[in-house]
Amino acid sequence: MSTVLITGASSGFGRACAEKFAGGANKLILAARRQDRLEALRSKLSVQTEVHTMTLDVREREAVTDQLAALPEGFQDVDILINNAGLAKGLGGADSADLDDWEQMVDTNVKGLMYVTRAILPGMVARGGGHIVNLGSVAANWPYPGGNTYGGTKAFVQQFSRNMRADLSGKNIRISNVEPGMCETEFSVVRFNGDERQAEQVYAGMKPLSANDVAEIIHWVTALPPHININQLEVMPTAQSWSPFTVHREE
Ligand code: NDP
Ligand code: 8X3
Repeated sequence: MSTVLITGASSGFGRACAEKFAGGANKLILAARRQDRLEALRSKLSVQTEVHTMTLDVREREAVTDQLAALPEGFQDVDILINNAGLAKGLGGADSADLDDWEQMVDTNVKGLMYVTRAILPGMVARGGGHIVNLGSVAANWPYPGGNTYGGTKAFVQQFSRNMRADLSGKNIRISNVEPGMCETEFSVVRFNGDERQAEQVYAGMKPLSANDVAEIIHWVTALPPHININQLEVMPTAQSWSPFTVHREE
């Protein structure tokens, strides 16, 4: 039986992963800030498997370190870490975006992911195995107006994932970076500060990925035989692709 730690398990990909991994031989540690949601999920999934929930803000370095060092008996040996907690805030241009939004994205997507990784990885190395799946994004690879800091945080996730592979050579630790495109979760509602109409417009008239699609992919990445490491997996809905370059022309 594997122990799977999922950050950001209260919604979207994290929640869908909890449901997917509960179906296999996995114990779950579910972390997020909204404990009420985690409790509801625990009630649902505990008929299938053992579930431990933790109220955790990944931006709080000390809390992350302390809480992950004090996991209860039976949940201490994390085999699979799904570093999923993250968000985009705003879509403003680099000259007008809110600096607080930028800071929240860096604190969550970059620093939070670092803190959780650093708390869990030494145990994996000591036990001689483990798998970390990081949630990157197409925004790491392709620029778009307003993607500025969000894309920058996911570019960090991409290179951090690769560099960790280099550090961990020979230690039997797998590191994968899954990079989805448009997926309808609470992501856009959060990005637009709770404006559900604006969020709906992002997916109007097209079929986005679902959280379950992404959970299937994450599960597949972890279920491959142990000698196979998916380094990077970019996935978009079929309806999403690229635009031509924008060329500014003088009148
Ligand atoms: P959701 O908004 O549905 O879920 C985000 C999750 O992250 C929530 O469970 C939220 O929990 C958690 N979270 C946010 N901030 C913190 C924090 N400070 N501490 C702990 N948990 C936190 O979005 P998605 O499921 O879509 O996003 C999951 C990941 O996937 C993110 O990293 C996102 O950047 C990435 N992604 C999303 C794509 C999309 O189109 N949806 C595409 C590509 C990547 P709570 O608020 O309870 O703390
Ligand atoms: C989320 C996908 O295209 O909104 O990471 O940046 S996108």
